[in-house]
Amino acid sequence: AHRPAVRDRERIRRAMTAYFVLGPQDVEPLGRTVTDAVREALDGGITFLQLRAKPADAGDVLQLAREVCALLPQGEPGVDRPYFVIDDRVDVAWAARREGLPVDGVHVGQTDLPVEHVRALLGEDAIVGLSTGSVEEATKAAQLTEYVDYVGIGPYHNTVSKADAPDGLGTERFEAVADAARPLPNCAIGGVTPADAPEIAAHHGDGLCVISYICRSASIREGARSLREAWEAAVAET
Ligand code: TZP
Ligand code: MG
Repeated sequence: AHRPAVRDRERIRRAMTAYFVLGPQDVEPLGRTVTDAVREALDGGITFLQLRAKPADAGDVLQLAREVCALLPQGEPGVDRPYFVIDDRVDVAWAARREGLPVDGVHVGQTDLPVEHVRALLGEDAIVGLSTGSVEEATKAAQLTEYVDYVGIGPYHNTVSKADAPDGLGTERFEAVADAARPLPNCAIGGVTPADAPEIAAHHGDGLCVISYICRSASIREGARSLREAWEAAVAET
């Protein structure tokens, strides 16, 4: 079957460069709002955005998604604007898309709705991302490329942003997971900062995915910019 341009694997791989995940729980304790953080992060050049509101009611996530969508530039994801996906809530992504909003798809974890069902519900032109943390999970993902468009691999380091997260994989195990997920594009997540860019790029990573690094930067705009620039510099040297 023909793969729509939004799901072009190399376009998605390029968009893994500076992937920003956030929800109210990540910014509100720091005195910021999701919309202000997103506005600044867009300005700083993020290439992928995920709304991850935990815990939250569907209607609240939908309303937040509408507000985020109002900030996105017009045009094609991965070309004119960052990709935009919603964590876990296939129902909310579906509703937002039905409203004509630029929600490109969802990101699901291992215990969320299985990706076959996510794909069936959202259709052939939606982006489906999957979290993986082992060679076994990545090997399975690589057998499901009809349904999955990219994998998040982590935690790379230990993280403070996910309560139930296991210990960090470290570089060698990260590489083994990234290889097992081939041909799927990946991003490294979990305690990642710009300083990790050279190692992740050298160990088969396709990009950097962060919550805290950007949320906790004195300037979200500059945090986003540093993340993107670090990746671009690392790739240029690899
Ligand atoms: N999945 C694996 S680690 C993680 C998630 C959602 C949290 C990443 O946040 P941070 O603050 O960049 O470590
Ligand atoms: Mg989940």
